[in-house]
Amino acid sequence: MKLRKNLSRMIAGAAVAMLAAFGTVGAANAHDYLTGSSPENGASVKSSPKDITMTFSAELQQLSGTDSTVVALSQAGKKIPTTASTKGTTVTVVPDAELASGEYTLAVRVISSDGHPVEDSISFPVDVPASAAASAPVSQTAAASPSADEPTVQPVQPVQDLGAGMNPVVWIIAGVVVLGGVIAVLVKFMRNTK
Ligand SMILES: [Cu+2]
Repeated sequence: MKLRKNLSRMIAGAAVAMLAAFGTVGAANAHDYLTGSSPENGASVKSSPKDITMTFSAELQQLSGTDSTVVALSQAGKKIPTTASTKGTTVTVVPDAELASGEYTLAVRVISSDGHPVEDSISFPVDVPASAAASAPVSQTAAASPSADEPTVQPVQPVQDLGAGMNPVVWIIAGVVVLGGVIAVLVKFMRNTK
């Protein structure tokens, strides 16, 4: 009886210690985060931007000479071809062709200065005035049939799923849940075998 009580106390103590360690590690190795972008997130632009930049809180890492940054520019679920480069704290994305009017989302996955992958995204509407759009019939087609493009939303999805999976908060919550489960099973086991 007394042994069981002491064991429970030890397990609870270990759980608290683990949680404390989790918190410390999280604070010491904070991932880089998005500090700004051009266009700004949510800001509408009146013409196709020559480039789109996303700036992070610390210098981004490049693995073995290759550009480790993964970029996905999309509009109404369609992936837009781009050329991307990473320098210092900034990812620069140049669309291969002019952007027509529409709501664009740029999702990037970068290697944080602490070596961990970090994902973020910005969205911005491109709102080219009608007179300018008249010379670009492609933009009118794209704007007129946004619903027709909906089934192609999927290709962009994996990048966003990765982002949700890597959120450190999710991992910490998962860790706490698993820990709680283990403790519950142990306590039950000890009760059954007393
Ligand atoms: Cu990290």
